[in-house]
Amino acid sequence: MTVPNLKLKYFKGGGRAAPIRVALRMHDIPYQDVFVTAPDYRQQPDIPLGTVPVLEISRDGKTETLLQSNAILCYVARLAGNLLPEEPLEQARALEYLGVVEDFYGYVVPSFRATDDDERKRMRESFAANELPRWLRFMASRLARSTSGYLVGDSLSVADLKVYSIWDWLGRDVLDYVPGSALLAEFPSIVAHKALLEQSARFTTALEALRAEGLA
Ligand SMILES: N[C@@H](CCC(=O)N[C@@H](CS)C(=O)NCC(=O)O)C(=O)O
Repeated sequence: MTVPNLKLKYFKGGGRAAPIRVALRMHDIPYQDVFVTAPDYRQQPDIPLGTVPVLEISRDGKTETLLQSNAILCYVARLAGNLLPEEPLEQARALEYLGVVEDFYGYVVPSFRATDDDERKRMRESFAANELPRWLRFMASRLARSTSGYLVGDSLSVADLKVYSIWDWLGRDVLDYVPGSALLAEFPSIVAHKALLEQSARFTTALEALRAEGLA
């Protein structure tokens, strides 16, 4: 397949764009990062729902936009060739994990909109005591069942990349009032999954380059 011209619109940060960028860079797929800033991007016609990431895809003289981080990740997975399983149930499992990460965002994102620090503290502490341990227990139990160490099948998939972005976030304790690294450390299967990905030179090279640019 000819790789189209790709522009990824997102903030100058990791978040939902990080696993997409890792997939692109691991597979040397050329693309351009286009940084948007709030609130400008909300007015842009090519960001029709007012949210990012948005992927602009140009080929054969035509340009289209693709919304939704998970759809973009699956598209990049296909360009990369081997990051989205073909087998129906494995493919559905990979999509299941992409959705499960979106559920994670659904729990925590409201705390970013808290009007003051007391409210943010209350929301984050509730998240850390309730939804987060439940979510981690679920992920840990799924990973404990894996014979390959990967979330789906025998090799790296978009599911691992998307979930890793959460391990990375929690592991670096970037969320105030959430003891992310301490919670992760309670789950050996999660620690092992994180380490498995980090053993891949291709993965860590891509991730470290993005980190150096402030993009993961
Ligand atoms: N379901 C969408 C959610 C996109 C989304 O909420 N993106 C955030 C950044 S990670 C955003 O644009 N927030 C700005 C806003 O909601 O105003 C996706 O997965 O792409």
